Amino acid sequence: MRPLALSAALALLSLASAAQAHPKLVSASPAPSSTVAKPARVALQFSERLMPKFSGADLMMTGHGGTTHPPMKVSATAQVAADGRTLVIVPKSPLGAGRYSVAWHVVSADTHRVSGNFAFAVK
Ligand SMILES: [Cu+2]
Repeated sequence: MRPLALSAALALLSLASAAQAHPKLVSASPAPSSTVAKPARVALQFSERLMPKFSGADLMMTGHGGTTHPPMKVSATAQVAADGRTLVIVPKSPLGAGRYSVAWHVVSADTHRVSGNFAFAVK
């Protein structure tokens, strides 16, 4: 292999391993787009260990009674659980029937930052 081709191949390899290290949302409860009975908490499970200091989430109500409204922040705590990979959001008071969205941001132990959001409904 010529030196140039070799360095290109090495660059591709390091890109690929960097991409693999990004934390991915593996599963969430309530599941994205699901409708559930009043959940006591929202749990987001990631593929990597998270840095608690830089990981969090906002829970917003986006509609109720069959109407939508501008996102209203729900008072809640968001903490990384003891397993290091689960972000748990606990609302201060039970979630009423309505539509909700979760905007999360996490930093994995290797300092990669990823964010995303999903919605669910409470019946
Ligand atoms: Cu509402």
